[in-house]
Amino acid sequence: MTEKKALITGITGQDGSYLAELLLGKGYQVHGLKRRASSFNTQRIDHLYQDPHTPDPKLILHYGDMTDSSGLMRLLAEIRPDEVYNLAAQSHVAVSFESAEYTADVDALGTLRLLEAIRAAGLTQCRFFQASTSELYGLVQESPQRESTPFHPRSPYAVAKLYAYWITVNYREAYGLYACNGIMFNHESPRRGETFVTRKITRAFAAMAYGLQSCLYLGNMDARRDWGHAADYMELVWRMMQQEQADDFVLATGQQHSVRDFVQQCATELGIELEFSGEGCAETGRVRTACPERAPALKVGDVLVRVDPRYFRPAEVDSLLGDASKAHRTFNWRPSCSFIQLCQQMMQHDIAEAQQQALLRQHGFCGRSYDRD
Ligand code: NDP
Ligand code: GDR
Repeated sequence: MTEKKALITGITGQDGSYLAELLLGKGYQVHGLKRRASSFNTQRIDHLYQDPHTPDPKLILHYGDMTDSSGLMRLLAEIRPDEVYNLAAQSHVAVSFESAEYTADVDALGTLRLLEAIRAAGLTQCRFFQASTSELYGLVQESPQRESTPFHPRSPYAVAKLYAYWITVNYREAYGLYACNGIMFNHESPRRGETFVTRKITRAFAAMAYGLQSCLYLGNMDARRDWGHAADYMELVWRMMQQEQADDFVLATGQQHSVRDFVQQCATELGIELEFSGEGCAETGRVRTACPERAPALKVGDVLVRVDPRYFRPAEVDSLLGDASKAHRTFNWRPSCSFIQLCQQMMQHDIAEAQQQALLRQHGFCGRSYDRD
């Protein structure tokens, strides 16, 4: 059998890196779209790098951007992939309120540009995956949310993704393209972007444990999410692309936790107990029991968590909980990583990083800056 070729947009992101690993492991030739930036942006896939001068490289990166249709047209015609995974997006919900037009350009029109590039290149057999999102449900009208639950997007990001969802369905219906949507609920990992809430929390708790950060400022701690592991979800994404007929699926764990629960679990990983008090913007999380062995810099009474209204969103999605029974029935798929395991894995990663930073500082080298949002 000839080797399959896949194109991944967003290969430098969290999901792109796991998917690239998975496809390389399956013997694919993987092409990735990366943006030109003034500094390196390939850290998540550096471990997969191959010398492009070797005779048959399996990972090939191309410069490109979802806002550049002529570039996408040329790339698709040149690569002629069997499978296209569209993971590229301005993926931050809060940022989408500030860069609404750009988000629409990349996330909505970018998807259309890619589909048109597939069509223009005459790739009638090419398969297409769209990274759709639980944010489509927004103001939820049914819980848990499944494939048939009505959408009510609550941010420029979610509205842009709604267009991308429907244009994917439309190209399937109009042109018979194998095009499918994965309606993915939040999924995290040690490679999660540092400004999403889970990673922001795990980095902050690891940093505070070693005296690198004084306090963590959060927005709405009552928000509830269905958090899974990115690697589990990419496995299912690939399986969705190997079916006889394209179809749309919810990817979720069926378990829901609040942002505050996530904070509590991270504290537990450090052996400390946190006590929350106060209401709304005055809420704080304070150390009730310390653990000098695992969190040497933290003492009883230290305030580790405060609320900063800057992180509140103009319209919030309060609660998401997915029902992935269709994926379970079709693929016998169940996520392998629990909420506690996810917190543990992310904390272990960020603790190792914080320990290294603390060592660098102790020896007079300036480490990386924490306290970022
Ligand atoms: P990330 O933010 O980690 O990665 C986004 C990727 O898109 C990066 O590679 C980024 O490049 C690239 N990108 C952004 N803008 C452009 C552009 N204009 N042109 C080309 N590439 C661009 O997101 P995730 O990996 O977490 O998510 C992957 C996809 O899945 C996204 O579409 C997201 O919206 C969607 N999704 C994610 C969920 C999650 O919980 N993670 C849940 C549901 C959907 P660079 O590295 O240069 O910034
Ligand atoms: P989300 O993820 O908006 O669900 O989008 P994020 O981690 O940003 O927020 C989750 C919830 O936590 C609340 N929150 C905070 N969020 C951030 N980022 N920073 C904070 O300080 C903070 N405090 C509280 C938020 O208000 C929200 O309710 C992610 C992205 O990966 C999308 O691309 C994807 O489509 C969805 O998940 C499913």
